[in-house]
Amino acid sequence: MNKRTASISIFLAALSRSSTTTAPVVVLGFRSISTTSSTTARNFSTTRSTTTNNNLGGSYFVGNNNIPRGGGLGSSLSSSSTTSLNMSTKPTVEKMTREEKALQITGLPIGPYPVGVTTVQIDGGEDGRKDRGLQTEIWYPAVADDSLDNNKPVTKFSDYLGLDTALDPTEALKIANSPNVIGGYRDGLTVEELDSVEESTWLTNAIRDATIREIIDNNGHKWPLIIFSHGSGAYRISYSFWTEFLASHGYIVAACDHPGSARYTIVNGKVITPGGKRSDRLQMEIDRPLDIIQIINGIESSSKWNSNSNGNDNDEKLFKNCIDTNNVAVTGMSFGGYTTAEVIDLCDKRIKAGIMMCSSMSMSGTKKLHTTERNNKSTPVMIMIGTEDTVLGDKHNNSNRQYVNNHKDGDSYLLEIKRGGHVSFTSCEMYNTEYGNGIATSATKCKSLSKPGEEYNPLDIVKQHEIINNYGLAFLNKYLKGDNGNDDGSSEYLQTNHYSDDEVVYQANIKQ
Ligand SMILES: *[C@@H]1O[C@H](CO)[C@@H](O)[C@H](O)[C@H]1NC(C)=O
Ligand SMILES: *[C@@H]1O[C@H](CO)[C@@H](O)[C@H](O)[C@H]1NC(C)=O
Ligand SMILES: *[C@@H]1O[C@H](CO)[C@@H](O)[C@H](O)[C@H]1NC(C)=O
Ligand SMILES: CC(=O)N[C@H]1CO[C@H](CO)[C@@H](O)[C@@H]1O
Repeated sequence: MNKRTASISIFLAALSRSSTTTAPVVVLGFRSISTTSSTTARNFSTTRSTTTNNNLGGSYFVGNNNIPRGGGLGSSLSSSSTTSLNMSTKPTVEKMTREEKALQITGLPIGPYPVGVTTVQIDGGEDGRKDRGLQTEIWYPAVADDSLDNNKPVTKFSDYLGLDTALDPTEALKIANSPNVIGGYRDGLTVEELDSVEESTWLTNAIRDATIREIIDNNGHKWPLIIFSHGSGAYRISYSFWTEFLASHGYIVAACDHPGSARYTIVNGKVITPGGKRSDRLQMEIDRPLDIIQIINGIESSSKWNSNSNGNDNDEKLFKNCIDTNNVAVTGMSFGGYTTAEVIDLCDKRIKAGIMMCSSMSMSGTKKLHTTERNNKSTPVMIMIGTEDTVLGDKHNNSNRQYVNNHKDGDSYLLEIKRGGHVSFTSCEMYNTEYGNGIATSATKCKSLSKPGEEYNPLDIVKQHEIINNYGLAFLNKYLKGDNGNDDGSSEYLQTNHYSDDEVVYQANIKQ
């Protein structure tokens, strides 16, 4: 463990692929640097391993019994009991076990794999997007010897910011702490608080730059890829209840910031906050779907990298041969739900499924994605909404239903959390337990949509995350891992509502 300073060189390597001129360039930042704490910089060439010397198995599909579906059958939901810890008496983050954290985040145990996480910048290629750099978080299944059980430190909040890639890390941290960025989640909230082992409410089990776990089965499987798109003015890591959870179940999950649409991101060493032309709504509608394609292309080229192609001993090896970029799902929240719908409409053959959370698809000025006018009515989709979502309002939440009803040629699902709102589909309770719009411990913070003028008491956010993750995981397992009759019970799970009808509306339109 070294005490590190922030005066570290900015980029270790900028690797361009000469074999394919259109392939995006992945710029690798030197991560795991913080101005205040001790960290270990990892050396992938020494830690990379394909070991089997652990008891977690490496199968693509763990069996039925290994997928915990949570306890959510009916009646327990109708009580007002909460599974959230009392923040004033809960143990400090440092003292919580991995399982305690997982339960506190999603109400579900962590999946069979420890989770690694890394930050890269994926740039556009020769497709007119050369200037579009995307700071991207990638969560992935890691080998057990890099897990928490071996006392590897979990990722601190500031590590996600990628401050070490900033030209001026001190200034970048100052901007991150401003009232529009991290301070915008709760008055007075700072990065330092989220980093503090005594005070932090930020929960994660992800290990920075842990060694990726390769699949050890005989069927030639690689991990399927999931791309996540954040909401407007949001931030790529504020959805870790979903992104980290999916990685623990055997997926590579990549989430970029959309520059101009994200509240904060760092590209080529410079902090970008909203403003200017790239933040015009119409421009964001154009940029965001292309960002998603850029990420898929970027990961596709990196997963084909050969460890001996050049002298760099970095992330090019991390994902080598581990990702199936022909088996991709797209998912996103709010404007990210619009983005997901638009990407599905591009009919990219690599994309096999989509999950849209409180999607703003009908707020778009350019397309009517929720109507029958869209191109693609066949890619399997799951639509999730909070009934009380006052950001979408009646008109736009209803268009999410229309999308499902108009999806004539493929499987579609609707999941609606009755006492949920717009922010139900985020991890914002980790910033602020009284965030509002679906996250609150009392009614006073949540305005009702179904009863205008009134307030509602949202379902405990941990329970909401459990519901979202149970259905979301089953859906992804069915459509991304369900090949060759491979089934872990997800198909059956998807057929019915497993929660009280008082709390959850669920509709499955399965075509075959
Ligand atoms: C990483 O490990 C390899 C193999 O042991 C070694 O040759 C190389 O110098 C190390 N690189 C760094 C940056 O420590
Ligand atoms: C949390 O714990 C504190 C201290 O014991 C107590 O005063 C408070 O009422 C508790 N809050 C809830 C919501 O239970
Ligand atoms: C919809 O997109 C999928 C890829 O996600 C593609 O296989 C399918 O052909 C598309 N549907 C239409 C009607 O083009
Ligand atoms: C998901 C959804 O449609 N939720 C509410 C949105 O508004 C309609 C009325 O237009 C309500 O019936 C829905 O419950």
